[in-house]
Amino acid sequence: MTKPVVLIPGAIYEHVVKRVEMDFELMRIDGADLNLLDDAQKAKIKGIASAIHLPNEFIQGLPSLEIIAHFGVGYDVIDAKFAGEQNVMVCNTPDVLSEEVADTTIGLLLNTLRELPKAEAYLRQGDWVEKGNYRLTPLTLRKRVVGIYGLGRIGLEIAKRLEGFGVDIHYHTRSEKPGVSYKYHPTLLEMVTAVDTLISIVPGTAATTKSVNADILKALGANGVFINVGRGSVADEDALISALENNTIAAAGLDVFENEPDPRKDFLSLDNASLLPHVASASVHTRNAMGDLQVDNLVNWFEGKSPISPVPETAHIKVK
Ligand code: NAP
Ligand code: 8YV
Repeated sequence: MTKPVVLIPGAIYEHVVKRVEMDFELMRIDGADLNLLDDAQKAKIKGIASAIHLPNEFIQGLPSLEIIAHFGVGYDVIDAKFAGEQNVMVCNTPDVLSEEVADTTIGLLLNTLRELPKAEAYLRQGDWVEKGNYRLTPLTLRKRVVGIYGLGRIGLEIAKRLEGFGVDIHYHTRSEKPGVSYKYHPTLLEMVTAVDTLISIVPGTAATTKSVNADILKALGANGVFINVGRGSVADEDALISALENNTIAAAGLDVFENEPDPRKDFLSLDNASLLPHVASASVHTRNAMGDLQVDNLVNWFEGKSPISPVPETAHIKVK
């Protein structure tokens, strides 16, 4: 029996390539660019396994395309509504990364407050012996009130971990979550007025774009700390840089940026920002689980079964 052709456009985690090769006929090109394919190749492609932005014209230009399996829970790089209108299924990789991302979020929060990367650098460069003890950190997690922006799969894991730290927990989402004891706020502004620590773990959508803006940062206050592990697009980076430079807020911990992998240079010179290169899910354990889920979605689909994790915009599409 001939195997379905699955295209991998652009770079992807090697584990995914190996899994696709086992079950499908693999086709690879350097990026999501129709000019890299001839008409015969375009007609053969039934599935895509990707981790990059797929322009709508790319999806539309593949006449036999049935399913896109994305590597990552956030799928803001694909217009899933458009794909659904073309009868193309889109899947993502939820749940399997939630705990890892929540663990990293706590690490980033502590790094930001307690300056742990700077303290380690101090030791490594010989300053401990030369200059004495590292300074007492002005910021601490003690007595903080934390507001989680987005209490979904990952937000809930972050909240669970924060419970162990004995801090007050608030949240903002569009709808109040049943059975949750944390304090709900119907608006982001109301929440940041009530808390001093804002953790953003919402998806990158039109509604969340630049929603952490100058007004929100001002309301967070001079003792305020902003942690972003959701998407870079959620922060208004001009407003954020200015708030950090002028001490409108005290500090920020950022794993995501508007321009990745080349964030604004202003961030690099800010002493009150703790920066990570989008590593919240980046362990071998979790990336393997994400890759397996990505490919298992394709396997299910081409065996005529429902995919495991369709995105809501295409969940209605029936397997062929
Ligand atoms: P999820 O389960 O879908 O949760 C998303 C949460 O955001 C929900 O509670 C949702 O509640 C809320 N939300 C969505 N739009 C909102 C809006 N406009 N205003 C207020 N709240 C809103 O997703 P997840 O699995 O937790 O993942 C969340 C995001 O984390 C991903 O989309 C991705 O961007 C990011 N992420 C980053 C990394 C990293 O490496 N840094 C790793 C994994 C995920 P309502 O629908 O009630 O509003
Ligand atoms: C990945 C992520 O680093 O799942 C997400 O939404 O942001 C991360 O887990 C990214 O998707 C890998 O391409």
